[in-house]
Amino acid sequence: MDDLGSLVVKLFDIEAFKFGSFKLKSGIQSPIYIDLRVIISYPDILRSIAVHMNDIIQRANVACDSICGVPYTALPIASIICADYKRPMLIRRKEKKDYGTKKLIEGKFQPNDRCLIIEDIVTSGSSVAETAESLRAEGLQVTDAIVFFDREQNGENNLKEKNIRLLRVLTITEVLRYLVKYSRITEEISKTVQMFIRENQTQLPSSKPEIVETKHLSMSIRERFQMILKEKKTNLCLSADLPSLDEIIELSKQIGPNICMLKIHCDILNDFSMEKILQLKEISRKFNFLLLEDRKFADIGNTVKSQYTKGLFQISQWADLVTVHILPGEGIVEALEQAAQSINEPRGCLLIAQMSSKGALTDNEDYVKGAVQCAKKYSNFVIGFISQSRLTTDNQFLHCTPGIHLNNTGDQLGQQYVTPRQAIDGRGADILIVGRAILDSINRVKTAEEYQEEGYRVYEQLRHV
Ligand code: 5BU
Repeated sequence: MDDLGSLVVKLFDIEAFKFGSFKLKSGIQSPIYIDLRVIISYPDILRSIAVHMNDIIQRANVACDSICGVPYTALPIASIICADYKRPMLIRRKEKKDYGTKKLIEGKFQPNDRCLIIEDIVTSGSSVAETAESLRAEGLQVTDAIVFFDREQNGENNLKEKNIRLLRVLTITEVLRYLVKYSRITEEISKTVQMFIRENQTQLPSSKPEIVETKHLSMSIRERFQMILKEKKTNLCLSADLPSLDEIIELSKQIGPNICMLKIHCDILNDFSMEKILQLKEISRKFNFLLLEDRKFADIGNTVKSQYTKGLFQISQWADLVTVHILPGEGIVEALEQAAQSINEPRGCLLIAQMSSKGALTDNEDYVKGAVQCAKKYSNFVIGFISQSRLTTDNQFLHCTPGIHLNNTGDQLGQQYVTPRQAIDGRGADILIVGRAILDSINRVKTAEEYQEEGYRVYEQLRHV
């Protein structure tokens, strides 16, 4: 008896595979019942399963930084594989996320880590797909899953649609073949089971919340921005120049409904962490606004690529948009666009064509012309400008204007303010970037509402949206 054959027979003997007539949860009558939970009571069988799975992982050349077991039966298997294969383990909680901010993924990981999912049995693939979705939502990459046993009820295709390759040790066809060969079941039982499997192919339900949450993934960042403006009736971007990310997170929960975008400077935060910034990202998804890191990149392409993707901030992991000076030439945009291609979500940038500060050297016709030319050349990635005037009649480019205040004309360090009406009417702004006018007000939410109302009213009037 070969190794796998003997394992199948042992599983039959400990009643992991049962044949007869069983009523499934769905109400369907099934000629086979498979329950691998019993394996935890048989350490030799447990190890043997892990060894076979490990073998497939090695042969398939799976590149992974961590391994995530799906509760419950796959957890002890995953633990053995993690130890043998020397990979850290992650666990996705089984409970739903409806109790506050409790983490769904346990264990340590880095954004963009490649994670292999381990499951005991696959039927439709729904639990693997759900696990992959939670891992991907945390910024991990999931391309492969391994199961011990595939019921061949279309799980493989269902997972392929979710861009997951399914690896497996055994299929139901192989199990039936072994059990007939070693006289555990008759040919007739095997045929009945095969027929049942053929007639009970599955499809993954496309649950509504998933579609809502991932709808934006199939849209370009430009389309998403336009949709947010129209749906939420706001062209207000809050410039959340506060020292604490905790405070920004709290504020964004209150002001989320009023804004189309939240702009931050990650390098002024005294409590930056990837965990917190991903929390802010989650809030931006929930309230449907974009996250803009006002990084003002201004170096050669090669350096900017690293500044965008690496270091403490890993900006490309969470910022939908970044600001970019065009001073170094178009290589800077080329570099960012290239780097953004490895991210699973749409990314884009705003070119800083003009600045609001007194004496800004951007006040030069050639400079502005260069910015517009570059935007047109890289129009997939450049979705607009930071500007103080309307730079082009091409309305696919959004003009975002900082330096907005209803009752102030400037600060002591060169900032110059205009009102929302002046910005939209006189300066051609689509988006109003407002910082201290809101942050320093007594009631931030109420003030944000005022800027939203005034801003969108004038915008609607003048841009005829
Ligand atoms: P304020 O508090 O509304 O003055 O903040 C304006 C924000 O916009 C602040 O974060 C600046 O760094 C940012 N800004 C700007 O004020 N002017 C510019 O030309 C550019 C960015 Br580019």
